[in-house]
Amino acid sequence: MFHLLTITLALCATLSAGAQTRNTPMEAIAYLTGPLQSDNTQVKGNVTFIQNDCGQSVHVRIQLENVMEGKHGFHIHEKGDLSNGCTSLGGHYNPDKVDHGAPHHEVRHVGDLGNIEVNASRTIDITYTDSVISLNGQRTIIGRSVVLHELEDDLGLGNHTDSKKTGNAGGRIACGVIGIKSDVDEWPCRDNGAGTLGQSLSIVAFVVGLLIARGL
Ligand SMILES: *[C@@H]1O[C@H](CO)[C@@H](O)[C@H](O)[C@H]1NC(C)=O
Ligand SMILES: *[C@@H]1O[C@H](CO)[C@@H](O)[C@H](O)[C@H]1NC(C)=O
Ligand SMILES: *[C@@H]1O[C@H](CO)[C@@H](O)[C@H](O)[C@H]1NC(C)=O
Ligand SMILES: [Cu+2]
Ligand SMILES: [Zn+2]
Repeated sequence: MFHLLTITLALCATLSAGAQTRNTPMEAIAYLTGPLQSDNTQVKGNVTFIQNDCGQSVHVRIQLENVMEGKHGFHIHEKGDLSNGCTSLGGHYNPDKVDHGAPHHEVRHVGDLGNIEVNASRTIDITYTDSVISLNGQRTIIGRSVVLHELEDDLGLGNHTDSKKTGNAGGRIACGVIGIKSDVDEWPCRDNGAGTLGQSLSIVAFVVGLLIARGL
């Protein structure tokens, strides 16, 4: 009887280890550059993404210089193809095929990160958190891109025909491909529900084990 119980407990431990959370943050980075602007400068800088655990929200830090003062649409685009500069990066990353929106809207593209507002210093250094993008799983943004636009994103609320598609944010003034920064071996996240399945299995195994142990 005790043997069975021990085996069951060992099985549970193994299964829950598989579903366990990790504790090294996942980190990704994109280096941004863009075409020459009217004043002969180029936007440059970087965007870092940190996700502390599987399924958690992502901390985004944006550090840019030479950006024109004002609001600029800021999105994750679907491709990482720079063959034709920022123009070959495709549209907003939108795996759910829904309308364009604001970061806090229920309906939005995964890639809709809204606007950044740049002051007269023409530099920006801001950090915020988004709970829709992810650095792992089927809908990872790794290998996709960051695009900064010339104009303000109307967040899907304007009356331009492109409002619900792109936010009518104008041209692409800077972009970069999102690459892995931390150790790849440290990213064993599973897709949605796999962790929960592992946990449920270990609970079932535990209960069955207890019943068997009592019955003997
Ligand atoms: C990102 O850009 C900022 C501002 O240009 C710079 O200070 C910082 O070192 C850059 N970070 C990395 C990891 O390159
Ligand atoms: C302008 O933005 C920069 C970068 O985000 C910031 O360090 C600076 O304090 C801002 N200046 C003003 C006047 O708010
Ligand atoms: C919407 O369109 C009308 C008429 O074309 C225009 O007067 C109005 O300013 C527009 N509103 C916005 C938010 O763009
Ligand atoms: Cu965009
Ligand atoms: Zn969008």
